This record gives sequence, C-alpha cells and structure tokens, in this order.
Amino acid sequence: MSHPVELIGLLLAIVIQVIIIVYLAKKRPSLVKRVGSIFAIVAVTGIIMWSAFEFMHTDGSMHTNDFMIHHQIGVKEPTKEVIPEGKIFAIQILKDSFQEGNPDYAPDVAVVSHGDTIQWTNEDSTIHTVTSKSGFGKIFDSRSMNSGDVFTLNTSNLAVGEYEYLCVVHPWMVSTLVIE
Ligand SMILES: [Cu+2]
Repeated sequence: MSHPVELIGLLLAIVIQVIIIVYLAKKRPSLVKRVGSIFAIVAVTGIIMWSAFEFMHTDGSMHTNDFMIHHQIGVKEPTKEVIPEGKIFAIQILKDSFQEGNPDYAPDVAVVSHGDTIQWTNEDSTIHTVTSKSGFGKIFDSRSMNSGDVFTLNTSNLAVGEYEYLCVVHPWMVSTLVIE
C-alpha cells in the first residue's frame, strides 16, 4: 500500500467498530444485529471508496485523492525540471540484468568528464538501484528505480576518481563509474 496514513485510518475505523459491537453485545444484545449490519455496510463502502481512490491515484489521470493526501502529509512541491550542465552520459540497466551472471549496467565501466550528467535508465522489467558501494549509497543513491525510471547524477558535485556502484536488490550487479 502506498499510503500508510490511509491504511492506519481504515484499520482504526474497523477496530473502533469492533469495540462498539463487542460493548453492545454485552449490554444490549437485541441491538447488536441491527447496529452490526449498519457497520458492515459502512465498512464495505469505506473499503470500496478507499480502493477506488487508490486506483485513481495510481492511474495518474485523476487527482481527487491528491487533495486528501496533501491534507495528511503536507503539499508536495512540484518537481522542478533539472537542466543538466555539461554532456549527458547514458547508462542502461539492461533487460534481464536481475539474473545473476547476465550483463547488468552498460557500459560496465563508464568513463565521464567531470561536470557531465549521467542518466541511468532502467530497461529491465524489475526494480533496481544505482548505489555507490562506498558508504553504501552515501556518495550517490538512486533508491528504488521501477522499470523505465531514469536516475540523473550531476558529477560536478563529485570528486574526480573511480566509484564502484551496485544494485542493493541484486548485489551481484556491480559496475564502475570513472570521473576524469
Ligand atoms: Cu537490481
């Protein structure tokens, strides 16, 4: 689930209803059946609406749910388009690279000029990362990259030298970045 806040809210609503039903079962058994069925309808409606919102959000075409999320976790800043300075150097995360032994990052050793912008594109069907081996992501880390995602790294903030990097999901995927 991508929205833990909503999930907690839903669970809380269910727990509260259960507590009320248990309480009524002790005090007024005759009321339980009626109250119980109302709660059941409310719960089912809630779950349907919740998954509908979830669907609309993943779909990306409707933004009704964005309004709700903003209220819960604060308004997201619109992502700014980063205009890279210097050349762009493309590295592919190859298809089927998740399988141990297959070629992973291409080129395996990327030699770039200081100031170049590197763009890793995940051309595989599964999640990968681009994570500096040194400090385990301390120098650079793409975090989870879904299929089709692009990770951009501006090398002007990095020192000249050799950097090994790996995929934390498939640690046998190791390649080298050389900044000259
Ligand atoms: Cu991977």
